[in-house]
Amino acid sequence: KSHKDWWHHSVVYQIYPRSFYDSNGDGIGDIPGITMKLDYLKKLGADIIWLSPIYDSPNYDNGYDIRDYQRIMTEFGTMEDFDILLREMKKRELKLVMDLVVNHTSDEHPWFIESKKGKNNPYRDFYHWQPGTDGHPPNKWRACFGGSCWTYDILTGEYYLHTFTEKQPDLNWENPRVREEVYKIMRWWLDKGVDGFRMDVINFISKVPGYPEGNFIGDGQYTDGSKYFINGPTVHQHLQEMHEKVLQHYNVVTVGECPGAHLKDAELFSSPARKELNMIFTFEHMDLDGGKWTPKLLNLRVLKRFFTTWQQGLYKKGWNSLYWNNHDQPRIVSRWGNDSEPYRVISAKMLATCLHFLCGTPYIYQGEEIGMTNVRFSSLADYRDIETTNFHRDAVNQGLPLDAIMAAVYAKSRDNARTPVQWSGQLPHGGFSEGAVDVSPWIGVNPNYTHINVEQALSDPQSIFYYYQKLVELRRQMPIIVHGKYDILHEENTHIFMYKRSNENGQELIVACNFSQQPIKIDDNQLSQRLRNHKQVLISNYEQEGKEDWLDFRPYEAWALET
Ligand code: TEU
Ligand code: CA
Repeated sequence: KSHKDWWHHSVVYQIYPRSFYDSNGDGIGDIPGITMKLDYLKKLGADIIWLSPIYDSPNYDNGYDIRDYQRIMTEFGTMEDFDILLREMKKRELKLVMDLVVNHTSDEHPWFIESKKGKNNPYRDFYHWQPGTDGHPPNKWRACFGGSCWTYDILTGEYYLHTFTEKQPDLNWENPRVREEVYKIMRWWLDKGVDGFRMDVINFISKVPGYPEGNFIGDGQYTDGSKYFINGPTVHQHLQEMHEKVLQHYNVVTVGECPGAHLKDAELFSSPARKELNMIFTFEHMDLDGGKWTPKLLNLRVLKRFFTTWQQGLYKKGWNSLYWNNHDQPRIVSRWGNDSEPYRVISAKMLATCLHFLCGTPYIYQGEEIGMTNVRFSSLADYRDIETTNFHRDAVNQGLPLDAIMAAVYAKSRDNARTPVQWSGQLPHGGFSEGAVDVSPWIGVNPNYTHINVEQALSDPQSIFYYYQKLVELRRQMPIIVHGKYDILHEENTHIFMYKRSNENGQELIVACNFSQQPIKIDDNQLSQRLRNHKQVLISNYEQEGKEDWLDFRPYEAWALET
């Protein structure tokens, strides 16, 4: 598959290495551990593996704070381990996408260490340094994980900008030397043979000059500066330059992680004619069930509207990425499905059906394929994520009651996605740590590993795993799933998400998903008649023998028919 747009018909599997598989029993997932599981991923049908950061890092934000872009994190292994992984992947025709985190570096990166040394240091302008006014930071922007976006440095008496934690200073992309250094790093990995990049918060790289003050939020201590650092004035120019100087010379795939990017931005980023990126991750659908720490119920009609807007809006103009999960989001079966028995398996399959028949490149996040759920640690001390622990600190200071804090953490903490992959029902760590008995994993295993685990899934022909495998296989076999036109059906229905895919040859698929626990019946005689005469059931999460009326839905029922 050397075709230029090979990523159109590929399925991506995301690995968060720290939690994937620990090969040497130190409680931390590692690169040899990934190599050992490649056959498992191949069996699932993945074409591409996206690896969350594996570079040298002090791990303030689990590798999203990079100290050296050309070294492997010691805990994960060596460069030799990486080369073996890449070689073993190529043998299996698996592509590798690396995480490129270049909106910011670690404050322990040599560039920042130099930059701190003095106002005239040659690296000073690699970052955003500002004098501040009357002993205050240049503005009151709130950082993404709480606190101010500015940290004071005593040596030169100036502040540096960080849109995330103070351990993650933002690079100054207006400095051409910064851009050249980034391109060098990219070429170095591409020349090694990697197949592309997932670019961390890449739409944050351009800041509005002068760092204008935002509107006050919350208790008035901070402002929202996002409109001055998200989708900023030079972001497209920089990406076009990156394409020209680096990307166009390789046959690779790129996906930009873009919080706060909407349809129009997505078109700009992913339109092939503009030569920027292949696709982006939007956050629009992830933001539909409340604020980060103020969860509320999902309104299905709003989710349907989101997908319809993006499916139609990017059709033949750009390209969609399709995802329910990643290392920053709670587990989808707990979030918009139902993780209590008897509905966990059926609702996980329903969600998979809904996503995998859409137009775009689907992403599967580790553990999703076996229906891993959110975790509820009893103590905050068991949580590791910096966003979660910062939230806790701020919420306690604001006097929020502990049970409200824990409820928010249970619903939304990023650690929900970061508990170790449950490989087996084996004590004590669900098969995550090879040989470790007395060493605890860096974060606790979800206690439900005793019944939710890979070993169980592989031994059960009805498992979520084999359902995903079938979805991936269908996509491989049916170009209409990759390229067909999308239309919504029964748009107003509040429980059923139903859509059609069609192509110029008159081929047509209908996909329907009941997002609720209730049985639902749709009144539509004409459609019901047509469905009765369907050509083929492609997949369903229920036994469909002798089905009378396709529009009579059981709890969380999902099916896809060729009509
Ligand atoms: O995430 C970007 C981002 O916007 C996150 O703040 C996200 O909204 C949040 O985690 C949801 O809880 C990327 C990475 O995926 C994340 O892991 C990093 O912490 C962050 O950038 C900084 O590099
Ligand atoms: Ca290890």
